[in-house]
Amino acid sequence: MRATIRNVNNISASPIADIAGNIMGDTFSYVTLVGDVIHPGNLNIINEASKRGKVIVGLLTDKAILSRQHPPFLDYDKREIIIKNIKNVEMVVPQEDWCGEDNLRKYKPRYVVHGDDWVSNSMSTIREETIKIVSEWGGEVVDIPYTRGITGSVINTARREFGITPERRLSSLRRLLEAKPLIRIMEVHSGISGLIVEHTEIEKDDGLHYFDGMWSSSLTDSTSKGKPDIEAVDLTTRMQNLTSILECTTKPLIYDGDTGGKMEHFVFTVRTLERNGISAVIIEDKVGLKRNSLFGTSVEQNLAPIDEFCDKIHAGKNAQLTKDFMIIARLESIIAGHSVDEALERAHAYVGAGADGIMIHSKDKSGMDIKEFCTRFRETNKSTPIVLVPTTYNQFKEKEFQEWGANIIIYANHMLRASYPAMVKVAECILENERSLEADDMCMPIKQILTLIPEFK
Ligand code: SPV
Ligand code: MG
Repeated sequence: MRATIRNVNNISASPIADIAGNIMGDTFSYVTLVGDVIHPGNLNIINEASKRGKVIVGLLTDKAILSRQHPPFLDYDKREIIIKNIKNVEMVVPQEDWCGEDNLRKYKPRYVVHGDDWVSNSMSTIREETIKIVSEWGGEVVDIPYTRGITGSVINTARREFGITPERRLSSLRRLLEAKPLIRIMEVHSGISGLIVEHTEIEKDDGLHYFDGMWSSSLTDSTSKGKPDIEAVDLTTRMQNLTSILECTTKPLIYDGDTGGKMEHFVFTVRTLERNGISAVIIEDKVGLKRNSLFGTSVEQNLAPIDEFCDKIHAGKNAQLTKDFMIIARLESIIAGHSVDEALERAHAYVGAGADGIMIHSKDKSGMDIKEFCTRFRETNKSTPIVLVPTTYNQFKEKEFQEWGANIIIYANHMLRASYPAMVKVAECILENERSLEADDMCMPIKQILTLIPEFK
């Protein structure tokens, strides 16, 4: 039987008995919810569903939400408590994907009730799929006129206005790692770059695309302070900079800890970062004067003895107070001209010493050394997160890195590299024309900058 699609306005009476989809004599209406920020639109859908049958809510799991949207503010258990207590909700069941096929087949609802925005937005293919499934038992999809003004972005803004605590931000990276196969991280070096990473998002067919978190880069932190990337900017100075980023963002931040310094100093760094809600530090296994990895072997790059670096990881792990803070070991073997074999040996030793993740770095444009490392590491280690920084081998897309076994992709310097040429262009334009009129088109309008940061209402 083909499913009929009815608009709410056409419905007059609730179906009761003797129709396909009855279970134990009851008619079920199925509603899919995120259930994070409850608004009148949700209640309207539940209400419309309850006019047609007993309401089963398919509550999207954290994993399901993250496949198309921002992470929920509340985790599944808390959302479940709230939804269970809404009037007319008969049952709440976990829904593992946006269609909820397993639940639909299990409960065979007579009605699937949804806001009619999914007729034309990126959910339309999921709607088609749902219609096909429920038609197997004569079920219907009912599109309820969408409650205007309740858009996803309004909900996201509301969510951001809840703010963040250091503890919650700190744990959010581990939460993401559990629920998302690939995490996308962007470099930040100022409050404004933090705001761009916080708010930039685009809608694609498979849902919302956005940055999951931020990278505090030693290269861009140093460069923006007019210093070379040689560990010359101390932790206190970098923390001051980070404070302005943490002030106006909510996403997790990974800190580039360079070599971690002396072991006796690193333990204090761990405490400082953790206290400020930083989720992870990445330290690299180099000794001596640290030079940026992208110089490769054109400068002296000396690797730390394996035992020494393991001791540093171990000391850091002992120093942290929470279970959530992550210490990620960065392998510089390939950067220093050594083999993938050498990098693998170190990677396993660092994991043994307590590292919560591995970052493998290379400046080779082919990416084949990185692919080999990831593939071979995954042969024996399925779970330790792998971090990649594809600055030079950026011909690959995120999906390909995921297939290699990577979990975190860091775009390590792009915000600063983008802003510098733009600023130089404007500076030169003003010098050339001896006025700023010609530079207007290269700058954001004054009206836009005045309202970019909203005042508290
Ligand atoms: C940084 O961003 O400072 C890094 C990554 O450490 S790289 O510059 O590629 O070495
Ligand atoms: Mg660095």
